[in-house]
Amino acid sequence: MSNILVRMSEAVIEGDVDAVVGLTEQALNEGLSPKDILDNGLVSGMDHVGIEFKEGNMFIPEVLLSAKVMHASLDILGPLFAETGTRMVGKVIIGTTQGDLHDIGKNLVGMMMRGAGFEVFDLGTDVAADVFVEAVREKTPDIVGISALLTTTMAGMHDTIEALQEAGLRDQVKVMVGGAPVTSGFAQKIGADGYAPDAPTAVDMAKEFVSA
Ligand code: B1M
Repeated sequence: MSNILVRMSEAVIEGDVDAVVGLTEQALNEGLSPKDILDNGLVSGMDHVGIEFKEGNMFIPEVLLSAKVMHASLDILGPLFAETGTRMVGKVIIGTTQGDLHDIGKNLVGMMMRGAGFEVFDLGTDVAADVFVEAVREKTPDIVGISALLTTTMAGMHDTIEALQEAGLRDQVKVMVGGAPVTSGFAQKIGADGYAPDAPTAVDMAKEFVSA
């Protein structure tokens, strides 16, 4: 792998926003494609962060900083993807259920998905079922990701799946759920396609969904 991609990967791991901006510009000047930079520089760094986070060697503030580094580079690469017609990995809509204002975990999942090359539309917190449905109609995503941190708001996941069903859109998307009180048993019970206990697993699952 080229030296500059290794340095980009290190910038993601070290949370070095200033370095990554210069490295992204340098990589483009050297003729590397946005896709190569994304896959072999940024994503390879974020994969490492995901593993370290899963193993308890990195913590949330560090992961958020790595995500910020990815965003800084993606701000430069994003328009180039559009210009060159390079397909992003897939499209994801994500939000926290109605009545729930917790967004740290959801943001982490969204950021890591962006880092993995997904186009992510974040609907924010306190998202009602019909707002998810409208967003699916408008954005035609591959995946709908729903987060909940309160036992009282987990029901919103079921409501959203039911609303998608009623709108005739359920078969067009994969639904992934997560958040501290959510379990794989609950996900199965409400008819979700998948449950991820953490952000790196959510990214792996999303990749599987779009490659299936
Ligand atoms: Co609140 N809160 N909170 N809170 N809060 C919890 C969740 C709670 C467990 C604390 C406790 O009592 N021990 C408890 C819930 C109890 C329950 O229902 N089981 C609780 C409560 C009760 C409340 C209030 C009701 C308190 C009150 O007002 N009386 C209130 C509710 C407000 C509301 O939402 N309507 C409230 C408010 C808040 C703050 C606003 C102060 C703040 C939120 C700030 C914010 O998010 N912007 C807050 C916080 C910070 C917490 C704790 C301390 C931390 C949550 C967090 O961000 N964790 C939390 C206690 C705890 O968990 N230790 C607590 C870090 C985050 C990275 O983890 O979100 O689990 P998490 O995300 C993980 C995974 O779950 C997964 O990946 C992430 C990263 O690996 N994941 C997904 C998450 N979403 C996913 C989606 C996926 C896949 C994976 O696919 C789509």
